[in-house]
Amino acid sequence: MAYSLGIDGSTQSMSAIVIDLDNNDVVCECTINFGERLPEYDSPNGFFKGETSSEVYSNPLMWLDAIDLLFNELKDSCDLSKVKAISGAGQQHGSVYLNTKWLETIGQLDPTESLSKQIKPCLSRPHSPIWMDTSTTLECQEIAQALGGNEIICQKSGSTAIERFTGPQIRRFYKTSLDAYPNTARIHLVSSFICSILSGQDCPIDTGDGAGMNLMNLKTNTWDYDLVHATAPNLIDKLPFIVQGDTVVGKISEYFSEKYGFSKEVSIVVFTGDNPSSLVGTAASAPGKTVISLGTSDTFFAAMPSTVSDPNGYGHVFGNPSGGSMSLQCFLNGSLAREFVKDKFEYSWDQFTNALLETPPGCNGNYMLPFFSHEISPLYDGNNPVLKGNSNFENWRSPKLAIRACIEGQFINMKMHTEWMSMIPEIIYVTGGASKNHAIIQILSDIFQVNVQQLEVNGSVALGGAMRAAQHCLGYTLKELESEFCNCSSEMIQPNEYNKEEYLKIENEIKSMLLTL
Ligand code: XUL
Repeated sequence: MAYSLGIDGSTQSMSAIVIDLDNNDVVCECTINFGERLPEYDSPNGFFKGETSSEVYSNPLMWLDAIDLLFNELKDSCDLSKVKAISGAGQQHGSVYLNTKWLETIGQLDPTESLSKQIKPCLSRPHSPIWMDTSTTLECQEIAQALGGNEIICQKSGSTAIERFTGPQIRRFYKTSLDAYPNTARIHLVSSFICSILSGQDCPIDTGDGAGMNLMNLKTNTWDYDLVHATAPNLIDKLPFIVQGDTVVGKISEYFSEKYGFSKEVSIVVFTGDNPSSLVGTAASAPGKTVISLGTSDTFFAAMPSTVSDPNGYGHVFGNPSGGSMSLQCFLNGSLAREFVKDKFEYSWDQFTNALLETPPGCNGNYMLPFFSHEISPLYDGNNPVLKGNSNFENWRSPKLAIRACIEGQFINMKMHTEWMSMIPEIIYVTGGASKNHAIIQILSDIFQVNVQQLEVNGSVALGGAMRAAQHCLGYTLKELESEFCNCSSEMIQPNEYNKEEYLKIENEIKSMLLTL
């Protein structure tokens, strides 16, 4: 019997999935919600704000306590001695700062003590800035200036200097903590930190997560000398190695085999970022398949046929754990924008859906840039959606038109701002709350003129970890794993060709509205 285990260290919880590769079954899934299970860390949603509201941190000791709780639950739910391989992922961009004690301690963790107690003395910075932190605008500017402009950073690293990315975060730490920075021997990402804990050794970072740091050169897949130099002094000595996503880093540590009943022979595959792992867990590792997650923010990601970066600087390129690169584009005005329009007219979701069904594609010549709050694709620092059409529409007196114009505006903006990826999707997989709404998805399909299918995979990040572990340690092909574990709804939503011209016409309207921002 061979089980494979995948871990997801996300913002709000630490989760795991165990899959049985003989019976193609999910054996168990466990989640430790930080806020509920570890209230002593005062982080109801897994993070807390710093002195200014732009600083957002998590306590790495909370993650460690969650790992102990998680493995305790797993041990009670399934026979961990059958696990043969482990991999996983962490929320991207977050960083953990460790002193020289780390390098001694990590190899000799005592199973009779907790992880957090043993690792606490190894932290050179008590808290980890995470991806929600936007406090590094100045540092981004400084790095861009040192490199000769954001275009160069984007060409080298796949993204312009971005506040939440690890490089600018490290620079801010160096500037504000003159004692603690020199005392830092190692800076890990959340993914490489968890991987190190599991394998009892200081682990590398994979290209998938490494690309989210503004420090890795996408062409060489190694640290970029200029970027590292512009970020902080002596940084190169503090960074782990970078490896490809198929690297087996070693065996599970004694801490876990003794404490939780794993065999000593369990192999561990390098961890990656949550988005790259989700690419695997949604069966979208090969170019041609695109995933759109319609959640709080809408996210569009896909394996890239060739590595290019966004000339406008809004999108990101990360490593694809299966080789090559993946793109990721985030639209902040996702569900919140949809909800705003619904609530403005005190509509229910059923009325919202009916409004979409009762209005024609093209919305009778009424168009909206649905930016109700700060947007990053494209950059917009306001909270006023732009409306263009008849006076009833422009004055918010036409609920049905406003609802359709919002959805059409969201997806046309999404189409326009993902064209830089130069790929023609064969299929779009949708996931997230709004993906369940057929009327919304039909509009998506019509605008992109691509077949759309709903994903039925929950927890694609952890599943991606379990699949990568099975692929690289146990000889399964990704194709086999995808067909057994990544389920889609049987219904395929097909584009209506008659709407193609109408939507191309609106694209031009939206383009000219964007120029007025
Ligand atoms: C991606 C990003 C988030 C985090 C947390 O750039 O910031 O998706 O990975 O999930």
